[in-house]
Amino acid sequence: MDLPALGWDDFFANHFSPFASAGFVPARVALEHKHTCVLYSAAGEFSATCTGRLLHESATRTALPAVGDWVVVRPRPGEAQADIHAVLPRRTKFSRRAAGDEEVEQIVAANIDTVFLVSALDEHFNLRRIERYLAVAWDSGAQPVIVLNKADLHSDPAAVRAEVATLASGAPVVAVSAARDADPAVALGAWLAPGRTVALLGASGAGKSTLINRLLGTDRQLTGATSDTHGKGRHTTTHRELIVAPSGSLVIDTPGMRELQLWDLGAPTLDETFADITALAARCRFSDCRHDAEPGCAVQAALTAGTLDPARWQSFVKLQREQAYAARKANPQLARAGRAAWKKITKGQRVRPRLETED
Ligand SMILES: Nc1nc2c(ncn2[C@@H]2O[C@H](COP(=O)(O)OP(=O)(O)OP(=O)(O)O)[C@@H](O)[C@H]2O)c(=O)[nH]1
Ligand SMILES: [Mg+2]
Ligand SMILES: [Zn+2]
Repeated sequence: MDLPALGWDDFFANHFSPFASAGFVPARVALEHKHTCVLYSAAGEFSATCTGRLLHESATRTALPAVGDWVVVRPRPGEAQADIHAVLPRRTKFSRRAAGDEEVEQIVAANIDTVFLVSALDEHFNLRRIERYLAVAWDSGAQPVIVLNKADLHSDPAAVRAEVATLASGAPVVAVSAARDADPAVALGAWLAPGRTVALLGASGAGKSTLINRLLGTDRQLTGATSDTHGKGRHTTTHRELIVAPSGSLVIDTPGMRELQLWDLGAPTLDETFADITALAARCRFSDCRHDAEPGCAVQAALTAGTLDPARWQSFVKLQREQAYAARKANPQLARAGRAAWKKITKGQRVRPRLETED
C-alpha cells in the first residue's frame, strides 16, 4: 500500500522529515497489544515494539503509540519486525478517562477524520448518551456523525432522527440498519473516501462490528447476539483495530464503552454541544449568573416556559461538573484557564473547538 492510502499527508510528512535521512520509515498503528503493535507501511505489515528509549522518555501512557498513530520505525533487515523510535504528532485524538479510578487519559483512537457515534434504535436508546459522546467527539478534532443503527427495530426512525438532529449542533444524523439494509454504506459513503479514517464508537451491542462487516463485505469482525437480559451488551469486540475497507477508507472498530468518562473536556466543547444553552446564558441579566435562583435568569425562565428540556439542562450541568473535576485533577492551572474561558462564553463570545490537538 502507498502511504496516502493509509492516511498519510503533508501534516505527517512535515513532522517526519527530520527522520527521513536516517533510514527511518513511517508506519501506521493498526493494532496495539500490551507490548507489541501491528503496523501498516509502504513496505507491508510489521510487528513492532517500542525502543527502550521511547518507553523511557515517554512521561505518560499517551505518549506511546495508539491505534491510528503514525510512528517512526526502523525495519530490521529481512524480518517482519521493526522498532518504533517515535510517535508523530497527532492531528486528532479521541480520549477518555481510563477505566478504574486513576486519573489517566486513554487514547481511544488517533488521527481520525470522522467518528461514527453509533447508537441502536432499540429499548436502550438514550439521548443523554448521544449528548455525552458528541461532547467528547467535538473535543477530539474529528468530525462527528451520529449513526442511529437498527432502524429496522423502530417504528419511526425518521422521527428519532429529527429529534436527535435538534441536539446535534450541526453534526449529521443518519439512520441505518447495518443488519438489514441492502447496502448500509450508501448512506455513509461521504465519509468513507479512500485514505480517510473513520472510528466507530458507541455502547456494546450497538452494532459497530456488524456495520464494519457490511462495509468490508465480509464477516471479518466477530459480532455478538443481543439476547442478553441486562441490556449491557456483551463486549464482543475486545480490542481496537484499524482495517482497510474495499472503498479505500480506513475504519477503526472499538470495543463498546459502557461508561464514557470524560477526559478534561474544555468549555468550548460544551459550548459547541449545547449551543442553545450557551445562547440562553448570554441573555441572563448577570454575566456571572449561576442559573440557579438569580433574578433575570434566562435559563430558569426557559425551564419554566418549557422551551428548555430539563433533562438536557441536567445533562449539561453534569457534564460541566465532570469536566471541571477532570480538569482540576489533571492540571490546576488549566482548570483556572477553563473557568476563564467559560466566563467569556457566557458573555456571548463564540469559541470554536480546537481543530488541531497537541501531541
Ligand atoms: N435488528 C438489528 N440487529 C442488529 C443490527 N445491527 C447489529 N445488530 C445485532 O446487534 C448485535 C450486536 O452487534 P455487534 O456488531 O456485535 O455490536 P458491537 O457494537 O460491535 O458490540 P461490541 O463489540 O460489544 O462493542 C448482533 O447480534 C447484531 O446482529 C441492525 O441493524 N438491526
Ligand atoms: Mg464489536
Ligand atoms: Zn442564568
